[in-house]
Amino acid sequence: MIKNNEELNSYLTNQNLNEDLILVLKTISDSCFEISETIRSSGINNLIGKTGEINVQGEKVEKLDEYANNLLIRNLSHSGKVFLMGSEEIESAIIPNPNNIDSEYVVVFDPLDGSSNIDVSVTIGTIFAIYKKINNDQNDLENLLQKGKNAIVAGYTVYGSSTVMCLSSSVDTSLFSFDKNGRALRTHSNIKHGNSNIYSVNESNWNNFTEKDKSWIKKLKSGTEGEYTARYVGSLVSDFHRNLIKGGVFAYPYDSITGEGRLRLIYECNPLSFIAKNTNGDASDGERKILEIKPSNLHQRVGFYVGSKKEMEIRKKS
Ligand code: AHM
Ligand code: MG
Repeated sequence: MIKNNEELNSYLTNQNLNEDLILVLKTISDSCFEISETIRSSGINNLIGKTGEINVQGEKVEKLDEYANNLLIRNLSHSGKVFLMGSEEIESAIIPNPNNIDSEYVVVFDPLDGSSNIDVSVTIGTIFAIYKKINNDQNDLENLLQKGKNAIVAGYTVYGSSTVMCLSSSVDTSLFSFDKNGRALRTHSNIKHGNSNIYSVNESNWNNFTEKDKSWIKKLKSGTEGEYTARYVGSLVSDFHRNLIKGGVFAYPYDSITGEGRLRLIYECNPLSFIAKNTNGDASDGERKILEIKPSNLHQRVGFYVGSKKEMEIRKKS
């Protein structure tokens, strides 16, 4: 049952989004509010800790990962407007049940990003993007393996000291806070990337950085490009949210020894790169624009640099 969410509804209607897409977005908003409420009381409801399962990423599944994943799949299926889903937690494509073969939209999500922070009550979040299906075959992975530039709307919700949802399209990027009844109220509109000098990098990986990245980070530290400060939550969605509002860059480069990336193209990098683009920021894997990469598989990992153009330019010259 979708909440009576007048402000969100009128915002989405004014964006000229179609009714079905509006219903998908309201379903995501309601789901995020429910996840937020559950997280707040997770300690007293035995929802902290691992399930004992290992997910497709080879990582131990947290109880809250499983809860958020199941909730999103169930609610989006029941919206009747989702054709196909992809989740960071699930190996294959997710066909809604009941099966909504006639619906238009493909939704991809990381149900709970930053899971390593759950046990210590540090900010985590949900990341998502919405595409149109490209054919009517729910078994055709091409519907999910779309370039990020094809997204229609992307967003995230951070469960931090307050719960904030970001919705972004090529027309507008806005932030919403939830009231106690789960109504999403708009607090900021037409957001653009801030100008502060922040870099967010896990420097414990230093020995595996390329010479180019070492030289870039040394430049940011040296003060020759302005005074920089380091901020790293270890939860991508929180690091991105802070940098979007304040400014700066987040980087998780390819490992120069194994050649592997850490972050997932479809569930993490594409949605956030789409938001970065809509807010005057930029995103690359170090060489290519993230939004131009054709995913080769559902769980492809890439190097990821996202944030203000200023730091991206400094890296190019490093
Ligand atoms: P998750 O989706 O399983 O939580 O993993 C992704 C997280 C990102 O939120 C974060 O930026 C990164 O992993 C942190 O990795 P590290 O602990 O290596 O710094
Ligand atoms: Mg994640």
